[in-house]
Amino acid sequence: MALAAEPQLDLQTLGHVERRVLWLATSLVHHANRVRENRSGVKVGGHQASSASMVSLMTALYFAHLEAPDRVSVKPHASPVLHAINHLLGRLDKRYLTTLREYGGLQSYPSRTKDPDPVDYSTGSVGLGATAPIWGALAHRYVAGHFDVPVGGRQIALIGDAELDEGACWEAIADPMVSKLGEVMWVVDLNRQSLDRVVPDIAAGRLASMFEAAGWHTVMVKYGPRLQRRPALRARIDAMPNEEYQRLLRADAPQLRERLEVDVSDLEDAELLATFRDLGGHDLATLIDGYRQADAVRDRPSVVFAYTIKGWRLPTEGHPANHSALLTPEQYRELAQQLGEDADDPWRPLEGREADLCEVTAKRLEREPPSAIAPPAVPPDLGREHSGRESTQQAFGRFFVDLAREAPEVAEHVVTVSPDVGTSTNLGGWINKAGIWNLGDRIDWFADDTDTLIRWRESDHGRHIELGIAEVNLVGLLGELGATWSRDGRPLLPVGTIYDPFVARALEPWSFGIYAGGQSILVGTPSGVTLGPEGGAHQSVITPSIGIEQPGCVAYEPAFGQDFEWCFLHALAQLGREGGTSAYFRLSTRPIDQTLHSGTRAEAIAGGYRLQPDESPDLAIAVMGALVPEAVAAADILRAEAGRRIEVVCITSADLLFRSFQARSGLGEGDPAVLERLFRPGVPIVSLLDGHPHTLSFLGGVGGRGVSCLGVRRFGQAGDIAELYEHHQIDAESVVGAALDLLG
Ligand SMILES: Cc1ncc(C[n+]2csc(CCOP(=O)(O)OP(=O)(O)O)c2C)c(N)n1
Ligand SMILES: [Mg+2]
Repeated sequence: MALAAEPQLDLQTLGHVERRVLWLATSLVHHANRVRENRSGVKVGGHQASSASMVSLMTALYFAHLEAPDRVSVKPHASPVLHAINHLLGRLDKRYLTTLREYGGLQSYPSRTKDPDPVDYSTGSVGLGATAPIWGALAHRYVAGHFDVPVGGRQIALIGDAELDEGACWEAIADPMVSKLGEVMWVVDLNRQSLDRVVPDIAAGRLASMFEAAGWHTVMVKYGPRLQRRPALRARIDAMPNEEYQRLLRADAPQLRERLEVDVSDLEDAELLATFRDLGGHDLATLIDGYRQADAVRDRPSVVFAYTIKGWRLPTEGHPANHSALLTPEQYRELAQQLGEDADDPWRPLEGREADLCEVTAKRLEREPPSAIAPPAVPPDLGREHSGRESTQQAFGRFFVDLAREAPEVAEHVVTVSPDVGTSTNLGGWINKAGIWNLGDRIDWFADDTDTLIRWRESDHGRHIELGIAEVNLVGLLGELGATWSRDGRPLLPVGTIYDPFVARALEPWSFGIYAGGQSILVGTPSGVTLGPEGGAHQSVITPSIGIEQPGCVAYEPAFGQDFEWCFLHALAQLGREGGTSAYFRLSTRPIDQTLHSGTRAEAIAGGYRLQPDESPDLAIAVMGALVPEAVAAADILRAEAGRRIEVVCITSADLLFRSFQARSGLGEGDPAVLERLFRPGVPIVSLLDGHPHTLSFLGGVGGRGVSCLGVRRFGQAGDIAELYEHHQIDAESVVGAALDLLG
């Protein structure tokens, strides 16, 4: 191997560091489970075998390949390896090595926001860590194309082989933009094992051809030098199923000789065992060579398939049930002996050439934190008259055009993303104005076609990013666009649009992006059964609850264009900063008479207002979103026909009202006064929304005289709005009936 001859790369020293990384990663988990006091009796856990599998990959990467601007996403259950390396590089104090999975200590899975040491990408939900560097690469290119920021850096994902079962991976790989990202490298830890089992038919060849079909460059790091020299044994291993190889990893030398049926008589026992497990993913020189092969191809992403052994060098090596297996204290001592370490002093520092290598590497990887530029000030108002009949989706469409005119600096920071629903979610006007962003110039074949709604003008300056119909990609990208303030020092204001029922599909990766520190606005539109003829497949029911329950996000469902404008501006002003907040807007295509509107901006952004106040009401109708006309009609009937005094309360955010509700009991950080301004004590409430009625059921604890919760509980179906409202009992008649029942 040519590399071994390179004077600057001392493979022996690197091997010693690799051994120390294995020792530290194993010790981190051992200490958390077997040494630290466990007060609750609940298993602490940690993944020694999954970590061991990646020790060589990561040692080679960090100590012999990585450069300062590069970003790395580490397979969640290899976090001990990352912390071990960070410690060796002087980025993590020794005192943290005993705190894995402890309150305030090292997190179970790499966390950008919660770990004390540098972590480029949060991981934990398999598949999402794999794709994060892809979205990170796109976000970085976007920022670099629009603002003056330091440019460059490779984007690397170290992933488990079973992680490739996740649809998120293939959804990302298939996007045409992704195949141009030469800075992306995935390294697959190919240990043929997942959590439960030895994966019977994981075949790198098949996977590689799938990557190649999508335009990726593939590199195989299959065998180390010992096996490279023995074609017959290699052929035998190539031909055996995964299960047999895994089984033979646990055979002793005589068993192995017998089962192999290949002439290995010239090999001593120890040499035979070492040769049989000589996979490329544990040979530092072969790995470094693989990384360099990946680097040599710059015009497309690369994937390196590195063959490894789960539990490498541990007593659990290759065992099908090793995923969460922990070394016993005896096994730990034996390991110490085998690695030349001290079980009673596991954290002692490296010395000599190994220490020098760590120091040189730390210097090479030193990265200045970006100087953060604050996001632009967002105005409270755009000055539009919301008159006539307007839906919130229309207001959304107009919003960006107004924003570009009234607050151009803010608009310059907005980036919209849509998974093939840009036009149907009403982004057309903005797209025409701002242009489509692409990695490079492409010819617009439709420029002279007067039939097309959108002038599909692509450039590297545009501010809309159009993805394929891939909701998981949408939110993956939103999360990274929302994190540029912390990575590149430049905030973006990312807004994604999606049909509301598909919010549920995008939810977990969107939530993970928020958890990881990215802030964005997700617009679910259109929503609810108000979609009418579109039918049940597109009518969302549970999303208002999602809005209340999602941490790090405020959910709004305004009824009027003016409220939408105020709330959306307010939400934009919370993005792109330390401690910022994401938002979710649930919008509708139902045109609503804007003359009904009455609240102030302060009330709208706080959660709601008295749309039709009454100083001494018999009952309040609390309505959210598109059903305001039904609430108003019901109030009119109750006043005219039953002689009742009715107050109508318009809710812009059930989420903020619930926060206010909690704050009344001293829980959380909401404003207790919000509910007091909306609801009077001793007044029964009928709540109404086009979504699940449980969303507003907490209002039962507000008036003190009972609540009747109207909303949608069943799957929808096609129909006219009036028919569907009656069917789901959210029409004015149903409100009247519920009110009269409550009033006795
Ligand atoms: C979305 C998601 N599903 C399931 C899990 C639970 N889980 C954690 S690791 C793992 C197996 C991963 O296998 P592989 O990627 O091959 O990694 P290895 O442990 O072999 O290194 C599973 C199923 C998870 N963390 N995230
Ligand atoms: Mg695996």
